[in-house]
Amino acid sequence: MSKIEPFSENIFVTRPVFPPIEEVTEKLRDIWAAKWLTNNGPQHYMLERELEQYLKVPYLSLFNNGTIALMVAIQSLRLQGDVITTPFTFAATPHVLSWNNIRPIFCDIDEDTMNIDADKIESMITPQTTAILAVHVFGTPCNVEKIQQIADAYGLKVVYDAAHAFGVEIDGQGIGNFGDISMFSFHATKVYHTLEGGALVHRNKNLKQRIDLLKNFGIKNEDEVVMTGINGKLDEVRAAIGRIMLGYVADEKEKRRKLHKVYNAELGNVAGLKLMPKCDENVKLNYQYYVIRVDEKVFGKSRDDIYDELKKYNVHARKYFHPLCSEFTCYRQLNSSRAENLPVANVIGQQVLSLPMYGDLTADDVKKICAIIKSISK
Ligand code: T4K
Repeated sequence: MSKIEPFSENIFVTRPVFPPIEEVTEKLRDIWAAKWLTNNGPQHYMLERELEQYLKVPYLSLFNNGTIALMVAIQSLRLQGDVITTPFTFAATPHVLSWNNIRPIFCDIDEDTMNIDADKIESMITPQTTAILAVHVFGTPCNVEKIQQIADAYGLKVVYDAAHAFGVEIDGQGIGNFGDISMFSFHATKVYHTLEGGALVHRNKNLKQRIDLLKNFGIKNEDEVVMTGINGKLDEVRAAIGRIMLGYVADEKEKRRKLHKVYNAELGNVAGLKLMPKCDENVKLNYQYYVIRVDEKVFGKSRDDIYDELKKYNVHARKYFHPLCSEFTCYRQLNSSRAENLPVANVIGQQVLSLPMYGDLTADDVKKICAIIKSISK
């Protein structure tokens, strides 16, 4: 086999989509002419309506990022006590619970989807439990039916962290239609972004009113402040960028879909590598991430060996989500964090590696990344 040369430029786990700068300047001119920069301006209003359509949801509220959005979701449902969640997620997920004085209770994850294991939730419910906060990890939908059944049986709320799941659908229904509230992140590293940003979606008009008050300090009008709100507002420039980006998300998803296929073809037969979970035909994915799991005994090298080897070639993969949230200093003293309670998550946390995934990568780049990985297998 010929020698593999390092990439001449750094290849990161992802790269943001950049719309043509001319389109941005044109929109900036509109904003300058309107003399309106934030606080429910016209760009903000139009983006909310456009995203409701795109995501096929009745109500959407924009936010300045996904984390503040999730904070407000928890507040809007008046959750307290304990909330059952997953340890296999970004730090933001349990942190919003703690910031709301709620104790996260970590439930183990499903071996295949890496989402919260719906079959293990019920045994963790106590009188203190008020909700389930599940994450559609890497854009793969949770077992939404089972989670709702459990929630209905025990009178719990369901909040979805759909940070990775922009545009994902089940049976033609937007993923935001499940549970009481879903949060989307529009961070620069997402398949659709507003630089920073996020949204809450829900099916209840009263809830939209409450959420919109909460994200604007609880200010109802010039004479009344009716609840303890926060500043969660998205400004006009980022809302305008979001409107432009809606024109580019289909193209980005299609490019990524093709790259997923290349990864699957190149790595599918490598012993010791497990690829992205296969979803049912009725699920429309968004190809946000490409994640492998490395079984060291079979592959001959560990996840960390692959990570280090890729670095030598200027490829910067990421160990999403390692460490597990249950291993953070702020959570590891919890009973639910004990490794024996989270056997699957603890194995997957050691095996998982996110490989570069973004539309500007070429099929040849992906083939080369796969060749580097294969070059160190036993
Ligand atoms: N829930 C879940 C499940 C989440 O995954 C997240 C965020 C949230 C909640 C919270 O949503 P937000 O409040 O963020 O809206 C990144 C993102 O910052 C974060 O949004 C995301 N999840 C998380 C999974 O990934 P880092 O710390 O890994 O980002 P960073 O700066 O290392 O960026 C990753 C790579 O992307 C870099 O190596 C290079 C590239 N990059 C990044 C930026 C920002 C660029 O090429 N250009 C850029 O501008 O967290």
